[in-house]
Amino acid sequence: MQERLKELQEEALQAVDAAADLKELNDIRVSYLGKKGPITEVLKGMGKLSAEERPKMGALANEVRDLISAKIEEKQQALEAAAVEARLALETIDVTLPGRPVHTGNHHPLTRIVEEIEDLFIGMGYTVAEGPEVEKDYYNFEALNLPKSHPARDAQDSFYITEEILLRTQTSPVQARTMEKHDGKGPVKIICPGKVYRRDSDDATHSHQFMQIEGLVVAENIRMSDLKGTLELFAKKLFGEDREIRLRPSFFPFTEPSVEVDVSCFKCGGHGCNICKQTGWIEVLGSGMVHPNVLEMSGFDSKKYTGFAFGMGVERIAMLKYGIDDIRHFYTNDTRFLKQFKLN
Ligand code: 2NL
Repeated sequence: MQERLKELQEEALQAVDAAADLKELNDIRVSYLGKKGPITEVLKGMGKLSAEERPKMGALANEVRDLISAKIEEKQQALEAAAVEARLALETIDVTLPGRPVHTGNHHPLTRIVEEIEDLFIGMGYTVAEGPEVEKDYYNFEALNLPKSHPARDAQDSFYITEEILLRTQTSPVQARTMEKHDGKGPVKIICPGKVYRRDSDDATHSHQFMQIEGLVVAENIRMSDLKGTLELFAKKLFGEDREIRLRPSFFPFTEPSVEVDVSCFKCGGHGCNICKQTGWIEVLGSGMVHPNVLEMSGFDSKKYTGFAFGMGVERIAMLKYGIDDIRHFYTNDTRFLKQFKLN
Protein backbone atom coordinates (compact mmCIF):
# COMPACT_ATOMS: atom_id res chain seq x y z
CA MET A 1 0.00 0.00 0.00
CA GLN A 2 2.83 2.30 0.84
CA GLU A 3 4.38 1.58 -2.54
CA ARG A 4 1.13 2.18 -4.34
CA LEU A 5 0.87 5.59 -2.62
CA LYS A 6 4.47 6.50 -3.57
CA GLU A 7 3.75 5.38 -7.13
CA LEU A 8 0.63 7.57 -7.25
CA GLN A 9 2.61 10.48 -5.85
CA GLU A 10 5.29 10.13 -8.55
CA GLU A 11 2.69 9.76 -11.27
CA ALA A 12 0.67 12.75 -10.08
CA LEU A 13 3.68 15.03 -9.69
CA GLN A 14 4.85 14.19 -13.22
CA ALA A 15 1.39 14.87 -14.60
CA VAL A 16 1.26 18.23 -12.78
CA ASP A 17 4.67 19.14 -14.17
CA ALA A 18 3.54 18.27 -17.68
CA ALA A 19 0.23 20.16 -17.49
CA ALA A 20 0.17 22.73 -20.27
CA ASP A 21 -2.83 24.80 -19.19
CA LEU A 22 -5.28 25.44 -16.37
CA LYS A 23 -7.90 23.07 -17.78
CA GLU A 24 -5.47 20.18 -17.90
CA LEU A 25 -4.33 20.99 -14.35
CA ASN A 26 -7.91 20.97 -13.11
CA ASP A 27 -8.49 17.56 -14.77
CA ILE A 28 -5.45 16.27 -12.88
CA ARG A 29 -6.78 17.66 -9.62
CA VAL A 30 -10.13 15.95 -10.12
CA SER A 31 -8.64 12.60 -11.18
CA TYR A 32 -6.09 12.28 -8.33
CA LEU A 33 -7.72 14.09 -5.42
CA GLY A 34 -11.41 13.62 -6.23
CA LYS A 35 -13.78 11.31 -4.35
CA LYS A 36 -13.42 8.65 -7.04
CA GLY A 37 -9.67 9.15 -7.35
CA PRO A 38 -6.95 6.50 -6.71
CA ILE A 39 -5.94 7.87 -3.30
CA THR A 40 -9.46 7.49 -2.03
CA GLU A 41 -9.41 3.99 -3.51
CA VAL A 42 -6.21 3.17 -1.60
CA LEU A 43 -7.65 4.51 1.66
CA LYS A 44 -10.70 2.30 1.25
CA GLY A 45 -8.36 -0.69 1.56
CA MET A 46 -7.15 0.50 5.01
CA GLY A 47 -9.67 -1.73 6.75
CA LYS A 48 -7.47 -4.71 5.95
CA LEU A 49 -4.50 -3.21 7.79
CA SER A 50 -3.46 -3.88 11.37
CA ALA A 51 -4.37 -1.29 14.02
CA GLU A 52 -0.73 -0.45 14.23
CA GLU A 53 -0.24 0.22 10.55
CA ARG A 54 -3.46 2.02 9.97
CA PRO A 55 -2.52 5.46 11.43
CA LYS A 56 0.84 5.35 9.66
CA MET A 57 -0.80 4.62 6.36
CA GLY A 58 -3.41 7.30 7.05
CA ALA A 59 -0.68 9.83 7.77
CA LEU A 60 1.23 8.84 4.63
CA ALA A 61 -1.92 9.10 2.50
CA ASN A 62 -2.54 12.61 3.86
CA GLU A 63 1.05 13.55 3.22
CA VAL A 64 0.79 12.40 -0.40
CA ARG A 65 -2.51 14.21 -0.85
CA ASP A 66 -1.11 17.45 0.64
CA LEU A 67 2.02 17.24 -1.48
CA ILE A 68 0.04 16.75 -4.69
CA SER A 69 -2.34 19.50 -3.67
CA ALA A 70 0.55 21.91 -2.96
CA LYS A 71 2.19 21.09 -6.31
CA ILE A 72 -1.08 21.70 -8.10
CA GLU A 73 -1.45 25.07 -6.32
CA GLU A 74 2.11 26.03 -7.25
CA LYS A 75 1.61 25.00 -10.88
CA GLN A 76 -1.69 26.87 -11.03
CA GLN A 77 -0.01 30.10 -9.95
CA ALA A 78 2.76 29.57 -12.50
CA LEU A 79 0.25 28.93 -15.29
CA GLU A 80 -1.85 31.98 -14.31
CA ALA A 81 1.23 34.20 -14.25
CA ALA A 82 2.30 32.85 -17.65
CA ALA A 83 -1.16 33.58 -19.03
CA VAL A 84 -0.94 37.21 -17.86
CA GLU A 85 2.54 37.53 -19.37
CA ALA A 86 1.38 36.09 -22.67
CA ARG A 87 -1.58 38.45 -22.79
CA LEU A 88 0.60 41.48 -21.96
CA ALA A 89 3.02 40.48 -24.71
CA LEU A 90 0.12 40.17 -27.15
CA GLU A 91 -1.28 43.58 -26.22
CA THR A 92 1.98 45.49 -26.32
CA ILE A 93 1.45 48.98 -27.75
CA ASP A 94 4.18 50.33 -29.99
CA VAL A 95 4.19 53.97 -28.96
CA THR A 96 6.60 54.80 -31.77
CA LEU A 97 4.03 53.98 -34.49
CA PRO A 98 2.82 57.08 -36.37
CA GLY A 99 -0.68 58.18 -35.25
CA ARG A 100 -3.78 58.01 -37.42
CA PRO A 101 -4.24 61.23 -39.41
CA VAL A 102 -6.76 63.67 -37.88
CA HIS A 103 -9.00 65.19 -40.51
CA THR A 104 -9.23 68.93 -40.01
CA GLY A 105 -11.40 71.34 -41.90
CA ASN A 106 -10.48 74.79 -43.11
CA HIS A 107 -12.05 78.18 -43.45
CA HIS A 108 -14.19 78.88 -46.50
CA PRO A 109 -12.38 81.07 -49.06
CA LEU A 110 -14.94 83.85 -48.52
CA THR A 111 -14.32 83.72 -44.76
CA ARG A 112 -10.61 84.03 -45.42
CA ILE A 113 -11.06 87.15 -47.54
CA VAL A 114 -13.49 88.71 -45.05
CA GLU A 115 -11.12 88.09 -42.13
CA GLU A 116 -8.12 89.40 -44.02
CA ILE A 117 -9.98 92.62 -44.81
CA GLU A 118 -11.34 92.91 -41.26
CA ASP A 119 -7.80 92.53 -39.87
CA LEU A 120 -6.49 95.34 -42.06
CA PHE A 121 -9.24 97.77 -41.06
CA ILE A 122 -9.25 96.80 -37.38
CA GLY A 123 -5.54 97.66 -37.49
CA MET A 124 -6.52 101.15 -38.69
CA GLY A 125 -8.95 101.66 -35.80
CA TYR A 126 -12.21 100.53 -37.42
CA THR A 127 -14.76 98.34 -35.67
CA VAL A 128 -16.75 95.54 -37.33
CA ALA A 129 -20.51 96.20 -37.40
CA GLU A 130 -23.25 93.73 -38.29
CA GLY A 131 -26.99 93.99 -38.78
CA PRO A 132 -30.12 92.15 -39.93
CA GLU A 133 -30.40 90.44 -43.33
CA VAL A 134 -34.18 90.96 -43.24
CA GLU A 135 -34.28 94.74 -43.41
CA LYS A 136 -36.64 97.69 -43.62
CA ASP A 137 -37.03 99.42 -46.97
CA TYR A 138 -36.15 102.62 -45.09
CA TYR A 139 -32.62 101.52 -44.07
CA ASN A 140 -31.90 99.58 -47.26
CA PHE A 141 -32.99 102.35 -49.67
CA GLU A 142 -34.53 105.55 -48.30
CA ALA A 143 -31.83 106.39 -45.76
CA LEU A 144 -29.28 105.92 -48.55
CA ASN A 145 -30.80 108.57 -50.78
CA LEU A 146 -32.81 106.06 -52.81
CA PRO A 147 -36.43 107.21 -52.48
CA LYS A 148 -39.25 104.91 -53.67
CA SER A 149 -39.31 106.41 -57.17
CA HIS A 150 -35.54 106.26 -57.70
CA PRO A 151 -34.54 104.46 -60.93
CA ALA A 152 -31.37 103.02 -59.30
CA ARG A 153 -33.63 100.73 -57.23
CA ASP A 154 -34.12 98.69 -60.41
CA ALA A 155 -30.51 97.49 -60.38
CA GLN A 156 -31.01 96.22 -56.86
CA ASP A 157 -34.35 94.48 -57.24
CA SER A 158 -34.90 92.60 -54.02
CA PHE A 159 -36.83 89.75 -52.45
CA TYR A 160 -39.70 91.45 -50.64
CA ILE A 161 -41.28 90.07 -47.48
CA THR A 162 -43.87 92.88 -47.41
CA GLU A 163 -44.07 96.31 -49.07
CA GLU A 164 -41.75 97.70 -46.39
CA ILE A 165 -39.60 94.68 -45.45
CA LEU A 166 -37.09 92.95 -47.72
CA LEU A 167 -33.87 90.95 -47.83
CA ARG A 168 -31.16 93.60 -47.81
CA THR A 169 -29.51 94.24 -51.19
CA GLN A 170 -26.37 95.75 -49.69
CA THR A 171 -24.75 96.06 -46.24
CA SER A 172 -25.21 99.86 -46.27
CA PRO A 173 -28.29 99.64 -44.00
CA VAL A 174 -25.93 98.50 -41.22
CA GLN A 175 -23.99 101.72 -41.75
CA ALA A 176 -27.15 103.83 -41.76
CA ARG A 177 -28.25 102.18 -38.49
CA THR A 178 -24.81 102.73 -36.94
CA MET A 179 -24.75 106.43 -37.92
CA GLU A 180 -28.23 106.88 -36.46
CA LYS A 181 -27.03 105.43 -33.13
CA HIS A 182 -24.17 107.95 -32.99
CA ASP A 183 -26.72 110.79 -32.44
CA GLY A 184 -24.95 113.14 -34.82
CA LYS A 185 -21.57 112.78 -33.11
CA GLY A 186 -18.47 111.52 -34.93
CA PRO A 187 -16.21 109.85 -35.53
CA VAL A 188 -17.77 106.75 -37.10
CA LYS A 189 -15.25 104.23 -38.40
CA ILE A 190 -16.82 100.92 -39.30
CA ILE A 191 -16.52 98.00 -41.64
CA CYS A 192 -19.64 95.95 -42.43
CA PRO A 193 -19.32 92.46 -43.85
CA GLY A 194 -22.33 90.25 -44.54
CA LYS A 195 -24.67 88.39 -46.86
CA VAL A 196 -26.83 90.35 -49.28
CA TYR A 197 -29.58 89.32 -51.73
CA ARG A 198 -30.63 90.45 -55.19
CA ARG A 199 -33.27 89.17 -57.60
CA ASP A 200 -30.81 87.94 -60.20
CA SER A 201 -30.48 84.82 -62.34
CA ASP A 202 -27.50 82.74 -61.22
CA ASP A 203 -24.67 82.26 -63.70
CA ALA A 204 -20.85 82.17 -63.62
CA THR A 205 -20.61 85.78 -62.38
CA HIS A 206 -24.03 86.41 -60.76
CA SER A 207 -25.64 85.00 -57.66
CA HIS A 208 -28.94 85.87 -55.96
CA GLN A 209 -27.05 85.74 -52.67
CA PHE A 210 -23.50 87.00 -52.22
CA MET A 211 -21.26 88.76 -49.70
CA GLN A 212 -20.37 92.40 -49.41
CA ILE A 213 -18.00 94.39 -47.32
CA GLU A 214 -18.66 98.06 -46.93
CA GLY A 215 -16.67 100.62 -45.02
CA LEU A 216 -17.64 104.03 -43.66
CA VAL A 217 -15.75 106.88 -42.04
CA VAL A 218 -17.61 109.98 -40.83
CA ALA A 219 -15.71 112.70 -38.96
CA GLU A 220 -14.71 116.34 -39.28
CA ASN A 221 -12.42 117.19 -42.21
CA ILE A 222 -12.57 113.82 -43.96
CA ARG A 223 -11.42 114.38 -47.54
CA MET A 224 -11.11 112.47 -50.79
CA SER A 225 -7.39 112.04 -50.05
CA ASP A 226 -8.32 110.00 -46.94
CA LEU A 227 -10.40 107.73 -49.14
CA LYS A 228 -7.56 107.38 -51.64
CA GLY A 229 -4.87 106.63 -49.02
CA THR A 230 -7.08 104.08 -47.25
CA LEU A 231 -8.00 102.22 -50.42
CA GLU A 232 -4.40 102.20 -51.63
CA LEU A 233 -3.41 100.42 -48.40
CA PHE A 234 -6.26 98.00 -48.94
CA ALA A 235 -5.12 97.20 -52.50
CA LYS A 236 -1.53 96.61 -51.40
CA LYS A 237 -2.57 94.37 -48.50
CA LEU A 238 -4.80 92.18 -50.63
CA PHE A 239 -3.03 92.13 -53.97
CA GLY A 240 0.61 92.90 -53.17
CA GLU A 241 2.95 95.70 -52.07
CA ASP A 242 3.63 96.83 -55.65
CA ARG A 243 0.00 97.56 -56.46
CA GLU A 244 -1.25 101.04 -57.38
CA ILE A 245 -4.82 102.27 -57.55
CA ARG A 246 -6.69 104.43 -60.05
CA LEU A 247 -9.95 106.31 -59.41
CA ARG A 248 -12.49 106.74 -62.21
CA PRO A 249 -15.57 108.98 -61.94
CA SER A 250 -18.78 107.04 -61.40
CA PHE A 251 -22.22 107.36 -59.85
CA PHE A 252 -23.83 105.98 -56.70
CA PRO A 253 -26.95 107.56 -55.20
CA PHE A 254 -25.38 107.56 -51.70
CA THR A 255 -22.04 109.21 -52.56
CA GLU A 256 -21.03 112.44 -54.26
CA PRO A 257 -18.57 112.47 -55.89
CA SER A 258 -18.46 108.74 -56.61
CA VAL A 259 -15.58 106.71 -58.00
CA GLU A 260 -14.80 103.22 -59.25
CA VAL A 261 -11.50 101.98 -57.88
CA ASP A 262 -9.15 99.95 -60.07
CA VAL A 263 -6.04 98.09 -58.91
CA SER A 264 -3.01 97.69 -61.18
CA CYS A 265 -3.03 94.11 -62.47
CA PHE A 266 -1.33 91.71 -60.05
CA LYS A 267 -0.57 89.26 -62.84
CA CYS A 268 1.12 91.47 -65.44
CA GLY A 269 1.93 94.46 -63.24
CA GLY A 270 0.03 96.77 -65.59
CA HIS A 271 1.39 95.78 -69.01
CA GLY A 272 -1.81 94.06 -70.13
CA CYS A 273 -2.80 90.39 -69.97
CA ASN A 274 -5.83 88.10 -70.06
CA ILE A 275 -6.75 88.82 -66.40
CA CYS A 276 -6.96 92.61 -66.88
CA LYS A 277 -8.32 92.29 -70.43
CA GLN A 278 -5.19 94.05 -71.75
CA THR A 279 -5.96 97.26 -69.81
CA GLY A 280 -3.43 96.81 -66.97
CA TRP A 281 -6.20 97.61 -64.45
CA ILE A 282 -8.76 95.55 -62.55
CA GLU A 283 -11.94 97.06 -61.07
CA VAL A 284 -12.25 96.01 -57.43
CA LEU A 285 -14.68 98.33 -55.65
CA GLY A 286 -16.93 101.36 -55.63
CA SER A 287 -16.48 104.35 -53.37
CA GLY A 288 -17.13 108.04 -52.80
CA MET A 289 -17.71 110.88 -50.39
CA VAL A 290 -20.90 110.27 -48.37
CA HIS A 291 -23.79 112.23 -49.88
CA PRO A 292 -24.93 115.13 -47.63
CA ASN A 293 -28.51 113.80 -47.78
CA VAL A 294 -27.32 110.48 -46.33
CA LEU A 295 -25.47 112.24 -43.49
CA GLU A 296 -28.47 114.44 -42.70
CA MET A 297 -30.99 111.57 -42.77
CA SER A 298 -28.87 109.69 -40.22
CA GLY A 299 -28.61 112.70 -37.93
CA PHE A 300 -25.27 114.25 -38.91
CA ASP A 301 -24.79 117.94 -39.68
CA SER A 302 -23.36 117.83 -43.22
CA LYS A 303 -21.81 121.29 -42.77
CA LYS A 304 -19.71 120.00 -39.89
CA TYR A 305 -19.17 116.38 -40.89
CA THR A 306 -17.93 114.72 -44.05
CA GLY A 307 -17.13 111.11 -44.76
CA PHE A 308 -16.15 108.51 -47.27
CA ALA A 309 -17.61 105.10 -47.93
CA PHE A 310 -16.77 102.13 -50.09
CA GLY A 311 -18.26 98.78 -50.96
CA MET A 312 -17.06 95.63 -52.61
CA GLY A 313 -18.31 92.18 -53.54
CA VAL A 314 -16.34 89.58 -51.57
CA GLU A 315 -16.81 86.85 -54.21
CA ARG A 316 -15.33 89.08 -56.89
CA ILE A 317 -12.25 89.79 -54.75
CA ALA A 318 -11.83 86.07 -53.97
CA MET A 319 -12.27 85.10 -57.64
CA LEU A 320 -9.58 87.57 -58.68
CA LYS A 321 -7.20 86.71 -55.89
CA TYR A 322 -7.48 82.93 -56.16
CA GLY A 323 -8.21 82.65 -59.90
CA ILE A 324 -11.72 81.16 -59.50
CA ASP A 325 -13.78 81.14 -62.70
CA ASP A 326 -17.32 80.52 -61.46
CA ILE A 327 -19.10 82.19 -58.52
CA ARG A 328 -21.22 79.05 -57.98
CA HIS A 329 -18.16 77.19 -56.65
CA PHE A 330 -18.54 79.18 -53.41
CA TYR A 331 -21.97 77.73 -52.67
CA THR A 332 -21.97 74.16 -54.00
CA ASN A 333 -19.71 72.90 -51.20
CA ASP A 334 -17.63 70.52 -53.31
CA THR A 335 -14.86 69.56 -50.90
CA ARG A 336 -12.39 69.23 -53.80
CA PHE A 337 -12.84 72.98 -54.28
CA LEU A 338 -12.93 73.92 -50.60
CA LYS A 339 -9.86 71.86 -49.61
CA GLN A 340 -7.67 73.97 -51.86
CA PHE A 341 -7.94 76.84 -49.40
CA LYS A 342 -6.40 74.96 -46.52
CA LEU A 343 -3.49 76.85 -45.01
CA ASN A 344 -0.24 74.96 -44.18
C1 2NL B 1 -20.12 98.58 -54.86
C2 2NL B 1 -20.18 99.97 -54.40
C3 2NL B 1 -20.54 101.31 -52.49
C4 2NL B 1 -21.09 102.62 -50.59
C5 2NL B 1 -21.07 101.41 -51.24
C6 2NL B 1 -22.15 103.73 -48.68
C7 2NL B 1 -22.77 103.54 -47.48
C8 2NL B 1 -23.25 104.64 -46.80
C9 2NL B 1 -23.09 105.88 -47.29
C10 2NL B 1 -22.45 106.03 -48.50
CL1 2NL B 1 -24.06 104.42 -45.33
N1 2NL B 1 -22.00 104.96 -49.16
N2 2NL B 1 -21.69 102.66 -49.34
C11 2NL B 1 -20.56 103.74 -51.19
C12 2NL B 1 -20.02 103.62 -52.45
C13 2NL B 1 -20.00 102.40 -53.11
O1 2NL B 1 -20.54 100.05 -53.06
O2 2NL B 1 -19.77 98.33 -55.97
N3 2NL B 1 -20.45 97.62 -54.02
C14 2NL B 1 -20.41 96.27 -54.35
